[in-house]
Amino acid sequence: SPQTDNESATIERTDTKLVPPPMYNVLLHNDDYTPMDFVIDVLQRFFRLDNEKATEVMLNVHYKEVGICGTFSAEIAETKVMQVMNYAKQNEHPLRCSMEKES
Ligand code: TYC
Repeated sequence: SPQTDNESATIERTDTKLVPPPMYNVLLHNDDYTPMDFVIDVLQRFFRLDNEKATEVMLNVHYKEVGICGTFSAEIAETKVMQVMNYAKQNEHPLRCSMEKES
């Protein structure tokens, strides 16, 4: 027999589109004492940049005082900041790392 009601004719589905999480830039700050090679090591070790890109980001921070290492979810960004600050402290460099909400 023909379909009489909309319920049997149509499979209704809940909207499953995901809301994107807030994203955070992880920032590196310039100082007068941390060796350039150490900053390049940090960028390769924790942000997986190749030597060329790590050098570019380091020089950008050196000349402009602050620069973006990468953009991550809150939990990942917090972990990166902690890893960089711990590594700098272990090596007795005053390098600073922070995070800011994107756009
Ligand atoms: N300014 C430092 C120097 O001349 C290098 C440096 C670059 C330090 C980036 C920190 O985030 C930094 N040795």
